[in-house]
Amino acid sequence: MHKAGFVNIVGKPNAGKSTLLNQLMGEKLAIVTQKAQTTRHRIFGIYNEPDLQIVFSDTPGVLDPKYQLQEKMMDFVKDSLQDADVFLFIVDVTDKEIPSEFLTEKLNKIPVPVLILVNKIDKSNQEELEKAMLFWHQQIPKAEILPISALEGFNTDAILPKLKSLLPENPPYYDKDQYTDKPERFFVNETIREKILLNYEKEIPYSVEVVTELFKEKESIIFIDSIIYVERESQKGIIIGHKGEAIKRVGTQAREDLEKFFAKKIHLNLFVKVKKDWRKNERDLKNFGYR
Ligand SMILES: Nc1nc2c(ncn2[C@@H]2O[C@H](COP(=O)(O)OP(=O)(O)OP(=O)(O)O)[C@@H](O)[C@H]2O)c(=O)[nH]1
Ligand SMILES: [Mg+2]
Repeated sequence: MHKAGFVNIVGKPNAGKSTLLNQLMGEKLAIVTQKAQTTRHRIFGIYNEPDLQIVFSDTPGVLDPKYQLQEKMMDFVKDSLQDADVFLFIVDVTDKEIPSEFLTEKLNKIPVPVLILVNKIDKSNQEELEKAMLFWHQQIPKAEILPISALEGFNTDAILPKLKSLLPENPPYYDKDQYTDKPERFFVNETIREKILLNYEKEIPYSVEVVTELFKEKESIIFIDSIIYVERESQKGIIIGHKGEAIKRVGTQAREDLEKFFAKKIHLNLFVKVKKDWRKNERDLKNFGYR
C-alpha cells in the first residue's frame, strides 16, 4: 500500500513556514530571513519513503495585498487552499497581533484535516504556550494542535507520523527521486534574494527581483550570471554600494551557500538593472514567473 498527498503549509508572514519546510525536508529548499514576506512563490518539497510521498508546499505569508506583486503572492496561497489533503497551519506563539481571520475562516470551512503548529516555543514559556493552545483550539475546534520549534527541530519529528496516518492511499504524484518542483535557477535566484534581504534595509529587498540568465554546469564548476532587477535608478546605486562593496558581499555570501547546495565550485557574476515599477506591472510580473 502506497500513500501520497499534498500537505500545504500556510500562515501569516514570518510565522516560520519556510523554516518548517526545510526542517521537514532535512534540506534548505526555501530561503529564510527575519523579514516578513521573504517567500514570494509556492515551493514544493517532495518527501519520499518507499511507501509514502508527501508533497509539502511552502507559500507566501497571508497578507492584505497593497500592490500587484502581493496580489500574485496571494494567488499562490489561494491555490494552496484548493488542493490540500492536509493543512499545516503554523502560528507564532509570541505573535501579539491579531490572527489571520481570512485563514481561520477558510480552514474552518474546508473539510480537510488541519494540524495547527504553535511555533517558536523556544522563545516562549509555559503560560504563554497554554494561552495560545487554548486560543487556537477555540478558533479552529476541529484541528489538532502541536507545539513545536521549527528552528530547533523540537517536536517536528512528531509531524510526519501524524501526516502519514491522515494521508489517503494513492500512487506517487512525482518521480520518487524528485525532491522539488523548481528548477536549479530558481534556487540561485532565491539564494541571491535571501542575501539581499539580509544586507539591505527598508524597501530595497522588496523592490528586488533576481533572474538567472546563465547556468552552465561543467564537471567541477558551475558558471552563473544573474541579474538583480530594481525599480528605480537610485536603488541601483544602493545595491552596488560604495566602490561596489555591498554587491560584492551579496555575491560572496550567495556563492558560499550555492557551493553547499550544488556541492560544486561556483563562479557567480551579478549584474544590476532597472525595470521601472516592475512590482506594479502585469507584464513584468508575468515574465518573472508570477503568472
Ligand atoms: N526562535 C525561533 N525562531 C524561528 C522559529 N522558526 C522560525 N523562526 C525565525 O522566524 C523568522 C521567519 O522565518 P521564516 O521561515 O522565513 O518564516 P515564513 O513564515 O516562511 O515567512 P514569510 O516567507 O515571510 O511568510 C526567521 O528569522 C526564522 O529564523 C522557531 O521555531 N524559533
Ligand atoms: Mg517563507
